[in-house]
Amino acid sequence: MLIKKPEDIKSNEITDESKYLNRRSFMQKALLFAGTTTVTAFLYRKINPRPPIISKGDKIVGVRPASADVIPTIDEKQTPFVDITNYNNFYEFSTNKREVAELAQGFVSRPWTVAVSGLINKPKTFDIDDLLKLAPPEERVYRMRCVEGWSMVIPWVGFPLAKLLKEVDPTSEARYISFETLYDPKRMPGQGDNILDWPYVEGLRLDEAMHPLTILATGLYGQSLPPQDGAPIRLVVPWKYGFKGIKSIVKIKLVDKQPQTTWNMAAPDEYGFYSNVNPNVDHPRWSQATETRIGEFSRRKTLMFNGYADQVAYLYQGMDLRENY
Ligand SMILES: Nc1nc2c(c(=O)[nH]1)N[C@H]1C(S)=C(S)[C@@H](COP(=O)(O)O)O[C@H]1N2
Ligand SMILES: [Mo]
Repeated sequence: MLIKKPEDIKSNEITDESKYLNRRSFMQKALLFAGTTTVTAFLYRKINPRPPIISKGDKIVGVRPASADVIPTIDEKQTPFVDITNYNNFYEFSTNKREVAELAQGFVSRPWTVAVSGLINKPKTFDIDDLLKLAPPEERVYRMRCVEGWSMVIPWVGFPLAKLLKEVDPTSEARYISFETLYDPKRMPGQGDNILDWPYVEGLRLDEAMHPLTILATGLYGQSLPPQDGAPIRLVVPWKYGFKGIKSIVKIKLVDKQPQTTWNMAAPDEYGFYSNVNPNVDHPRWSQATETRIGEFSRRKTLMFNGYADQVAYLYQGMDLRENY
């Protein structure tokens, strides 16, 4: 197979810097002359910028809620429920995408707890139902791009991971977050084979974890999560390849060093820690430039950060995305 040599990414393709407030450098500068109430008010406005003004010609007709800017509306057709729940990657049950649903059918996800530990001031083990009371889920329609070259549009039900992090109060040493799937070969028959190192583990940088687009999903299409999609709770990070979305989470730990991730351990040359969707960085064995949207006939172009560049590109300012794949 002929592997296409990727072009170099120009930095202005990655981010329009004027759009974003570089909070860290701003804070550093601000702290140098902080102290007066005027400065405090200024600082407050910078951190909580006013939502954008909607205008018609010269007329201001309203103020758009801030969240609409952060959570984009996806107008693309939603992938049918039958496909989202019968074409799955979940190696704990099977490596055959069409076989997972049946094998996971009897998986019992109650009672279920999520233990949060590490560099936090309030370590806690949450019962899943208490967690749902604490952070009532809402619908989030996101694109999902699998590293293998297919994609879906999924109406998830979930809540921002930031909400859970606020509860446990990370310490100033926390830099990364790691996640772990249940390890129970009796309930997850695929764990009897050593195709991967079990349990499945994943991780994010803390600012990625705090981003409002990052959610813990507990359902889809308005109902609770089917076992094959990661019941009762899984991670969804829409600008990253699907494998970052670790399923059936039982442990979360805040750490100071970049944690290990299952696919990076299995094939470090193929899967990095960041795994941001990037049409310009090919997988060593295939191109990432296009994708098949499940249910569509022709391939579509894969978008930088899976189409979420306006929301997330600032997180990677100054980073070489070819090196940090
Ligand atoms: N624990 C666990 N999580 C996992 C996987 C897995 O095998 N085990 N597969 C990943 C991959 S490769 C993808 S593309 C998505 C698929 O999610 P879906 O089946 O709900 O579409 O789950 C991810 N999360
Ligand atoms: Mo995937």
